[in-house]
Formats: sequence, structure tokens, C-alpha cells
Amino acid sequence: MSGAASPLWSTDTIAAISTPYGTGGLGIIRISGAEAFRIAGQIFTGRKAFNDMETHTVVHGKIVDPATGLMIDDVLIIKMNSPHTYTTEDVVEISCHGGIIVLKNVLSLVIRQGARTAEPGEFTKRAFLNGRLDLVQAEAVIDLINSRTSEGSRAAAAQLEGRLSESIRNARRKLIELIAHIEAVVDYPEHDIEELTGGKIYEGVKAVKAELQRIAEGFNRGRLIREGITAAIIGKPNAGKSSLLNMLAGSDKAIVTEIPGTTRDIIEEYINVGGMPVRFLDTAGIRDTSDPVESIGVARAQKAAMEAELVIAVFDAVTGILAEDVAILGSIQDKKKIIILNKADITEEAKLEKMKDLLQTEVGTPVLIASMMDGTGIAELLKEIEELFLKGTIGVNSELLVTSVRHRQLLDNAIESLKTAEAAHVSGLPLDFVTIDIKEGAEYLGQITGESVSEDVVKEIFSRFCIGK
Ligand SMILES: Nc1nc2c(ncn2[C@@H]2O[C@H](COP(=O)(O)OP(=O)(O)OP(=O)(O)O)[C@@H](O)[C@H]2O)c(=O)[nH]1
Ligand SMILES: [Mg+2]
Repeated sequence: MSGAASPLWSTDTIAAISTPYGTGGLGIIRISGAEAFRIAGQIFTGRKAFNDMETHTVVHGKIVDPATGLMIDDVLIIKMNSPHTYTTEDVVEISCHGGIIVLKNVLSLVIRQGARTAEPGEFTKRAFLNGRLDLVQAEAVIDLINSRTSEGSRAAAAQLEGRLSESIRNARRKLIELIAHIEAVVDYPEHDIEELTGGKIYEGVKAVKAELQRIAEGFNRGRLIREGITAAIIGKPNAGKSSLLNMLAGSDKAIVTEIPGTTRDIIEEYINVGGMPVRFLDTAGIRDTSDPVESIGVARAQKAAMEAELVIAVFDAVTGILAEDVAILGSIQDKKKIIILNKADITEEAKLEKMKDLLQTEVGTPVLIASMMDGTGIAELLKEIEELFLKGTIGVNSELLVTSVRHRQLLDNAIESLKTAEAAHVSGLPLDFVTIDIKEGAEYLGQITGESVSEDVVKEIFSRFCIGK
């Protein structure tokens, strides 16, 4: 990266409310930059003057507007000297009472003393630009904040610790070493640096490629753990879809009645399935109807089914399979699906088994016998979802999970470049040709960690942050 004049590299003093917008016990204002200590000194009066505070200590006192002499809040203030801070700049954190008005008043006082409101992610961007975090780690900060399951947050935390970065940097270093070897051979042929040529370099490229492929394999699991899937529950009216959602949620989230056509709008509930956040959607029962409200609900149900990664089709075992059910099955032919044969508690066993066999042979997807009265089939349903999506990804080292599409694309590009390098060697092209591809591979890896990355990419990444981070 280059250009000290670029706006990417602003060094003025920034401030923001770093806790969620709303009322809470405490709220934190963070200030970072060369002016942070001067500003704090002007607005803080405590048991100890701010300027006399040691670094990384806390003092109790008041925030007072110097223009009016009025106290704004009773606070704890933390002073942190550069460079051992989040941004590596001088940082002050003011722990205020967590009311929106109080926090806004303190922030605007800080701004009036010469700070600027931070952009979303600007604190973390400074940590990256000042070399305290690499790009993978900075992106992990967003993931950690946004993660919805504890496995997702573990993967993000491991990335923040730098394990993924470390393995990618290692691979890049190996490629750069190979390039240096090749250049030595090409530049000093008279030295006959024989053991570094041809086969050896080929072996080296192959080893790095294999390592990158292993890392890339962690992407599917990483993406599922980070983003999860949507599962639409569909079926004819009264089949028990809302009862299923309530069973999954463990509460009466959706209205259940014996009247067909009860659910109109989509109701959603997030559940952790094997570490993957699954968004279950309860939908309106699908049937032909002249009721205008219900028909909007039916259209929404059909759209939800089309957009979902998984469809859970609920059948009523008491009514048996009707024309409506057949139509629904036809509409989800190409979807990943699980069939629930519901109301087992009031259906004869023989009838259940016959329907199950029929559905299984007709549709070829898992059919589970269930009852929403006693919870039969729920555990099997969750196991089946895990099987369908996470199978084969369990063994992946969760410390090296690739969760970002950006990382995955760059990894794929690097692997492609190395394949081309291999092919160039196999077809007997001179070493210079191989170098071009290896260099390209190293360049892609550098873009993952931010060692070689464009400013546009950096700006795009940090714009996804929330303010105050
Ligand atoms: N005996 C028995 N009754 C069930 C079961 N599941 C649901 N029901 C009953 O069936 C009726 C309809 O259940 P809902 O969950 O509202 O059905 P739905 O598919 O959401 O219906 P719509 O919203 O109208 O499409 C209610 O009276 C439920 O109590 C079950 O497994 N066994
Ligand atoms: Mg319903």
C-alpha cells in the first residue's frame, strides 16, 4: 500500500460511542489519535488530573464542559499510551452512564474539543494500517461481533489470534523463497546451482499447492458456520408447520389453531444446529384460496421455499397424501428437502409405515415420522439437517476455517496460478516462465493478509463494520 496523502491514512483524532445504541448500565466513548490526551485533559476532572495518570490506568471523576462549568456525567476514564493500544495510537476510553443523551453529550463535547466522529470500522482500520492486525484478523473482528453461534465465534477468535494468517503467510514465504532460488539459478547459471532447479522447484510448488487446497477445504464449513442456512417449513394448511416451529423454538412463537389457514405471514426462528445457525421459517399453508390475505401468504410461502437452502415439507398423516401434497412435492422437486410425516400420535402405525415407504420411494429424500404433541422426530430432524449440510466437513480444523468469500476466491486464484506453474514445468518451459506464475500465486496470498492489497479493497472491508469499532 502506498500514499501518505491518501484519505485511507488519516491520522487526525477520532471519537465514537463504542457500545450499542440504546440504554444500558454503561456506555463507552473511545477516542484515538494524537489529540486524545489533550482533549481528555480539558474535559475531565478527577481525583487525579488526567495528565498525571500513568498509562493503562483508570481514574474516577467527572466530565465537565469547560465552556459552562456544568458536569455532564460521572465517569471512569482509562488512559492508554501509544503504541500498546487497539489502534497503536494514544487512546482514551470514557466509561459513562449508558443513556443515549448522556453519551451523545459527552461525544459532542469531545468533538467540540477537536476530535472527529469516527467512520464505521475506523478504529480497526487504524489497527490494520498501523500494522497491529493483518487483514484476516481485522475481518475476524467483524465476524466475532456478528457471530451467531459459539462455534462461529470460536472460528473468528482463532482468526483474530492469527492462525489462518500464519499459515497463509508461511505458504507465501515458501513461494517467495522458490522465486529467489529460481532467480539465482537464472542470474548465475555459471555457478551451477544444480540442486535448486527443475524437479526441486516443482516439488516445492506442489507442496504449497496441497497446503492451500487443505485450507480452502475449510471454506464450506466456515461459510456454513458463519452464515448458516435458511430452512422453509411448508405444507398444506393444518399439517402442523407452526407446531413444528414452536417445538423447535421451545416456545409458543407462532399461533396454532385447528382452523386451516391460521398462519399468514412468515415467522422465523434461529436455532443452532451442530454449530450452524439455521433460520427456520414457518409459512402459510399452501392451497388454492379466494381469500385475498391468505393468497398473499401462500405466495410468500412459495417464494420462501424457492429461496431457502432447505425445504422441510410437513405432511398430515391423518388426512393421508392429498392432491395438494402432490402439488407441493412437484414444486420442490429440485430443492434439498426433508419430509416430515406428522401427527404420528393419532395415526395407526401400519398406515404411517405405508405412507413413509411410498414417499421415500417416490421422492427419494429422508422421510421422518413425527409428532408435535410429544416431540417425536425433532432430534432426528436436527440430525438429518446436520448430515445434509455439515457431513464431511466435521474433521476440518476449526482454527483454520476460511469464512470469507474474499479469502476463498484469492485462495482459489493462488491454487490456479500454482497449477499453471506445475504445467509450465511439466511441458518443459524455461524457469522464467514458472516464476511468473509463482509470483502471481504469492501476490494473491498477500492480498488475503493485506501484505499486498489495493486501497479499494481495504475501504470496502472496513465499511462493513459498525461505528465505534
Ligand atoms: N395430534 C396431533 N395434533 C397436531 C400435531 N401437530 C399439529 N397438530 C394440531 O393440528 C392443528 C394445526 O396445527 P398448526 O401447527 O397450526 O398447523 P399449520 O400447518 O401451521 O396450519 P396453517 O397455519 O393453517 O397452515 C392444531 O390443532 C394442532 O394442535 C401432532 O403431531 N399431533
Ligand atoms: Mg401455521
